[in-house]
Amino acid sequence: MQSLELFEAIEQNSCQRLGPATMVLRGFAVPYVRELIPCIQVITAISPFRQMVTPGGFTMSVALTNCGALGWTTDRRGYRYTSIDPDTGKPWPSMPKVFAQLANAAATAAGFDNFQPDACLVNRYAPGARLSLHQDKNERDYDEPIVSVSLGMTATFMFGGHERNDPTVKVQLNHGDVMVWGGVDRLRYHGVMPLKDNPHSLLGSQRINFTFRKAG
Ligand code: MD6
Ligand code: FE
Repeated sequence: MQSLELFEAIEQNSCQRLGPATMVLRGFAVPYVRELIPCIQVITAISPFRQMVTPGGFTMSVALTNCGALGWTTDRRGYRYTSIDPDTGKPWPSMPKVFAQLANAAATAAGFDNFQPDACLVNRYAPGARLSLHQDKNERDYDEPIVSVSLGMTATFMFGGHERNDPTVKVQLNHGDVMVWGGVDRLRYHGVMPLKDNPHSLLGSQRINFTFRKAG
């Protein structure tokens, strides 16, 4: 192995602590990717990606859908979880077993046992799409962690503090990386910088993110 390859191989399986209860598990989802990608087609055939409107009246640049018993939505009336997709009038597609297995394994690796998500938000970023700083606070139980899986193009994630104006650290999230956070970090502000167009070999000019939660 060349030294650069060796470095990448180590990098694939490293983990990085971003906070007292926040870990980035580098490459943790790589062994699951072949099974995950076809699931995206299955989910979006039932509940297509759509650009939702925030309570403030802005159309999000990120396109969203969900799978699992509950799905996160936003419109002019606010943010909430629903069991029915408001666009189709039907339940969200069920969560593929491999999704729940990956989320549970990643949570365990990061020190959160018994994570059983009931919601998986699926985000699609085209070049230029971004997510402004926000807190995740529509879930019932803040003791449960969040597991976030990145696929496709690399994004720059911003990780802040408990106040909107706290300084942020930037971290690159690559194809296959899984971020797990919870505990004292659960309500920290975070966001995603505008996505740069460096096409990915499997997914092309997009980034897909799965965010697993126990919402209900
Ligand atoms: C994203 N993620 O990575 C957006 N929220 O595309 C999130 O907003 C997020 O990655 C809470 C926990 C982890 C996350
Ligand atoms: Fe978030």
